[in-house]
Amino acid sequence: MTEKKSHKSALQEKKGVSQQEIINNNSISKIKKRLKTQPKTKDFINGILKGNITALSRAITLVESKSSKHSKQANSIIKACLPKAINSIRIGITGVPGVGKSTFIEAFGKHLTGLGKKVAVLAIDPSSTITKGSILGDKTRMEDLVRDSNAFIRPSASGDSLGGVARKTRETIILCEAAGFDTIIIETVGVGQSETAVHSMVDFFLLLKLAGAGDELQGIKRGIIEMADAIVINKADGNNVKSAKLAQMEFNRALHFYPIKNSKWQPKVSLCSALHNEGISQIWKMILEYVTLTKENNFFEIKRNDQNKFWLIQTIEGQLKLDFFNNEKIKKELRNQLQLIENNKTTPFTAAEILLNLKI
Ligand SMILES: Nc1nc2c(ncn2[C@@H]2O[C@H](COP(=O)(O)OP(=O)(O)OP(=O)(O)O)[C@@H](O)[C@H]2O)c(=O)[nH]1
Ligand SMILES: [Mg+2]
Repeated sequence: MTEKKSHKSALQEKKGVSQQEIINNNSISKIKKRLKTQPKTKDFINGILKGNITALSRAITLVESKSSKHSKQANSIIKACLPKAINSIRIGITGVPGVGKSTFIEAFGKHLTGLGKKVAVLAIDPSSTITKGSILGDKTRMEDLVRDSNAFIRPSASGDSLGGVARKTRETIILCEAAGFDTIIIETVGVGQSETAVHSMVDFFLLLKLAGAGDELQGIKRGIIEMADAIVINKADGNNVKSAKLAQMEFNRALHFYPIKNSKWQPKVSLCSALHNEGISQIWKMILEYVTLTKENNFFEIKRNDQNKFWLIQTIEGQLKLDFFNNEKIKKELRNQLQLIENNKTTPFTAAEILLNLKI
């Protein structure tokens, strides 16, 4: 009997080669090593001062980190960067969802980089604690700006309290300025308290609005109008032009009833179409007028000084709170006191007193 040649069988299995590992262990150990070898503080500083975007991004990640080791390193970087931070103009932009903030920032940012400016766009997102997302998640609306080498777009830190996000944004501003960004745009969605946080860290505050039918001032918080250095009515194109002009008149009239600002700047109302790139250069001119006026009358300096004082207190408050709640003794006693409250064995005030009197 002749031996059957096995390869002729349709059922024959070829020996084959061993399956290539999907994940290359070599690469993994390389990546792990790279992650472990965090650049030294001085490398971060040198990188940032040279305008290196990778160094800047990684330093911002340190600023946003919850680890105390990281925040220590972040603090050293910020301290070294602070004296090197260039003179920038910080602009806050707010408006309800859908008003066109992203579209506006894309058009405005491109206009500025076209003028040779370096633009950083940061965001304060009050909803990020819930969605863990970011209002700059829709980077698609800023496609051109994202690709522009003179622009830097950073979504907001998420999963933190507004106070925490605001502090990190402020520190990020300093890093961006040290990296050579001369125009800082801070975006926030016009809900909640985030406008106040943004207002407390910018030189110029711009409110984006849409022209509606009828009473323009309805549904707009008085506080925001008081904060605004400009109201820009967006989407002033096509059939909207007429109602946008009416809204402009109405806002202008209303603004005259507000007391004169300490800056001596009379807030302006202008129209634009972010989508069609109309009215954008006028808005930049207006901001420059503001800067000239407030630098002449010293308000620019005074405001920045006041903001720094405010942030000193905020930072202390934030740190005290963090130290308190992260303390092991407090954590243990807090659990105990919470249990007592649940069982109606104590009052919140007595419990607070006990906790606050604990030596930590
Ligand atoms: N006609 C017209 N449409 C615009 C204009 N600006 C923005 N839009 C449109 O309005 C919609 C919302 O624009 P976005 O730029 O995403 O608005 P946003 O304020 O960033 O919205 P959120 O990120 O949700 O807060 C998009 O469909 C834009 O194309 C404009 O000037 N004219
Ligand atoms: Mg947006």
